[in-house]
Amino acid sequence: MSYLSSNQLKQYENEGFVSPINIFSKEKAKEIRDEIELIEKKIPGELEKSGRYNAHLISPLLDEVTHNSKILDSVESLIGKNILVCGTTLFIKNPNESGFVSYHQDAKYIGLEPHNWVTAWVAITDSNETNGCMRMWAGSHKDNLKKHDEKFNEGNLLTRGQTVKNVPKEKTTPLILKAGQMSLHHPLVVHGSDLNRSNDRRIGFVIQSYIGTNVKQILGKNSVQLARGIDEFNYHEKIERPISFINENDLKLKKEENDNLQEIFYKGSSRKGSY
Ligand SMILES: O=C(O)CCC(=O)C(=O)O
Repeated sequence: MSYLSSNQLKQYENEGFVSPINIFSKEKAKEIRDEIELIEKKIPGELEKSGRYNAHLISPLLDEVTHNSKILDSVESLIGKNILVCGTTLFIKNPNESGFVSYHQDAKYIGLEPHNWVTAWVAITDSNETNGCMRMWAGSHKDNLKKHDEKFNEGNLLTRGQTVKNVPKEKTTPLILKAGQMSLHHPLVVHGSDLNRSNDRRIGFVIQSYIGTNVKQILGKNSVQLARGIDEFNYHEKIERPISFINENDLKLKKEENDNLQEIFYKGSSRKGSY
């Protein structure tokens, strides 16, 4: 059963994103924020740079979000009933730091083909224009891949500073979310985000991405978890879900997965980066 209304499905088709979608309460979001901050406290640096990827492998609570049935019901109506989790990213913007995300298309650097996949951006804190919410160029997913420059600007949260030129920023749509809501966006929609100008952190937990079982990783190696249905293609290695909070084996697995991701993200780049 779809969790998305017919209007929301139309929005995704016409604009390349759908938002806001209610997933869990703000109390649950606070519990998740506390778990993220506990990891940061217990293992300083673990969620920074390339460590911000795949935190769901060391946290049962983030794993639970990744396999949330409301999220999966929404995703199913966009990519079909056989769904894999191919990775997650924590997009954290602290107050008084220069973090922003240049305008880009995810499909440009993630290596997932065909584009039968979707990204879920789950708000762990409120996300709004003051603290640098995502902004979407509606309808841009209807074009093909656009040229991206590599800008490596300080503060850019993207690995290579991939940037689409001439985005009409005044026409982009801010995705304003309350903690516990999510947005879904298409692999080809152009999007980015500005600085956090508030006094608190802006935290997005992003399932990047949910892929159909027919999707290959053409730039390297990506392990996956089966989220729903059956995998009749078996293109990817499967990994287990965590059963306890930060254990040694899961930390090792997260590190291996993130090293593989580095290879993918920097393929064809003029630079090797540290995240
Ligand atoms: O969190 C942000 O500001 C940007 C996230 C993003 O680019 C993405 O989820 O694809």
